[in-house]
Amino acid sequence: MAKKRTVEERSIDPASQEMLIRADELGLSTAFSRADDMVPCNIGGAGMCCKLCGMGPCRLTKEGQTGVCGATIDTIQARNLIRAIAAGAAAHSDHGRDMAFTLKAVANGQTEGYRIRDVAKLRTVAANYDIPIEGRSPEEIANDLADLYIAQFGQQKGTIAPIIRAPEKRQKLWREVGVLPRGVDREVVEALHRTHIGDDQDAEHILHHAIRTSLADGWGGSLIATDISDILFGTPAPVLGQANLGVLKDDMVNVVVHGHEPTLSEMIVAASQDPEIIAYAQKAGAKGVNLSGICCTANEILMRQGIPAAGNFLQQELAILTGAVEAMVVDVQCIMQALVGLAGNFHTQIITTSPKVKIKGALHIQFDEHKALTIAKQILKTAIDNYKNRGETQIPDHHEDLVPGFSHEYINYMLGGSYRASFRPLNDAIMAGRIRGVAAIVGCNNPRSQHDYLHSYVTKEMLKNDVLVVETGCSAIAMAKQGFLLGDKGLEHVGPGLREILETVGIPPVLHMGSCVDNSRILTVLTQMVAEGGLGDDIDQIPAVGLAPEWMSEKALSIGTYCVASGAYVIFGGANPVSGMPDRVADSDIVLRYLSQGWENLYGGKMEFVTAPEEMVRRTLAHIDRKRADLGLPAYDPLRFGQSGDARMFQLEQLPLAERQAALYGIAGD
Ligand code: BF8
Repeated sequence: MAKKRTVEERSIDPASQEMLIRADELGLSTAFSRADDMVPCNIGGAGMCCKLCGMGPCRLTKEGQTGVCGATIDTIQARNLIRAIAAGAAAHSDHGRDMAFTLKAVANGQTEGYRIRDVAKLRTVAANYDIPIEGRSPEEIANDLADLYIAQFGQQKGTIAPIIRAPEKRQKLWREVGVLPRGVDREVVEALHRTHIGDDQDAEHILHHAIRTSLADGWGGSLIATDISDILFGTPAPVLGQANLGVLKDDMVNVVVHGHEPTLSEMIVAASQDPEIIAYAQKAGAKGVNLSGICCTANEILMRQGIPAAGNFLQQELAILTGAVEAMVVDVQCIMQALVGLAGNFHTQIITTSPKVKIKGALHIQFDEHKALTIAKQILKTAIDNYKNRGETQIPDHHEDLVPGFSHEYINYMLGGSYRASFRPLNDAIMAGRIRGVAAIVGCNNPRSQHDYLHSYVTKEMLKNDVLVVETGCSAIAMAKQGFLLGDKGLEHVGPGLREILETVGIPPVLHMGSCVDNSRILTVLTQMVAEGGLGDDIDQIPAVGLAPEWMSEKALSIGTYCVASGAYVIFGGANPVSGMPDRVADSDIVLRYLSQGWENLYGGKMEFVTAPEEMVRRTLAHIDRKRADLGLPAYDPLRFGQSGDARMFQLEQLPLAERQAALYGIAGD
């Protein structure tokens, strides 16, 4: 058993700390305590266990040892890694597939409650693929787009269509290296086939296909999911929201939606505002229904509707511990089985809704887009009926306002307005050195590391060093809870050059770009920065880094891999799934080296696992500075900018009165 950590060691978030104390008082376990109770397997954790056939599992713990079949450590590590990437790609892409089916049903009038909200985005996306748009109804266009997108999953030959949205040079590179994905499902299936006993046994060859599989996610399934979510529910733009457990309300029926797909949660939002539902809640003695979200479902409805986020991944159990949640409605991904057992100590009803996800002991109300609004109302009535069973509650008094909604379309608009929407000002600011570079900080929480700490540390260091920060997933929620997604809060952490940009444009220190499938938006932004000119002709030349400081899911590995394939340097914090045993470094180094140097030689991007947060920051800044130098841009100089506006005033405020007067008015104080 590992050491039992204090609540402060478990999380930096005060709301979470309060609920962890409550869990201890009530004698209830959480992912935090279970992580303390169970030391991770150091052989499996290092990628050195092979359980792909019945001759094993084989644990390779000695120099030169192989599995029963003769598989070497590098083969085993590569196979384990590609299987994880394939699972992550499958999860994102299956989400995209379901969105495509929903779009098809909406286009044909077969759904209840949905409509095409963003016709402009529909037309823009369709035009990418030469789908005729002039003189046609949105439904006709949507029908063709849905058919095209559905076909990407089962396509057997050729190249998936959305690849044409990558920079041309990158497409050419992928073609030459032979990693253009043929069909989304085909690449995932092939990853499984190649890793069956007796197939692909060359680590580099296995990892070559890992790139292809991940591209089918990033430029395929995930991009499709984001496109269709925007078309059906609206492309995000800034909106006021709130985050943390304090968004739960004592006098209302609290319904927490948790998971990833926006289809049901958007309908629950609509149903919660229905007069019939409000009246039903009031009859039950509540003021109404209070909706909030956990994980990426939270991000989907926060980005578009401003519905509050109750928390990120590690707060799903903590929401139940408040005793104030009538129903937690889950769909797919990142849902802990422990929820049902924990909810048994309170009145909370866990409701599963996806045909793909049932949890023993949970109530299953299956979602069907053809009767979406009816089902959403049924779910809400179930929650309202449960209000009378509520016992003692303890809702932490912690929540922060935030402004999410930074889709690439909005970033384009905000930098140039309606007349000159453009990425030009961003590129110019990077070229001048006012912005040093860009960091995309994404991904999960992991109870093996202090909840939210690494997100917080890395984000603050980036801002301090004039690096523009965009975030998605649980990382964005972590920083939202700390006030970094609001205009003025967090500004004191921002370097002078970047601060001038934030103040001029009127944006928060951290730009929230959405859920994890919305990492495809980051690919689009990088592509638009390339197209704008001045930062090279491909993504690998941009001074940008991707970081997943607290990663834990297989989806994060898929995201990291498609970002590498797209030219980015990606740093994972925490666990290294291909680390090898400490005393076997020379032997098991092959895979690690290939992910870094091998992939960098091929794609200009690389993947590294770095435990120490200071080292994550050092490597990120070094990479950004190297890319700046390669582009012939001036070296970053923190003293060159920030001599105007609020940033200048902030500097002056730090000075003693006499020096301040001298600087401001040219007079000596007494
Ligand atoms: O897809 S960041 S813990 S919620 S996997 Fe899961 Fe990780 Fe959160 Fe969203 Ni992404």
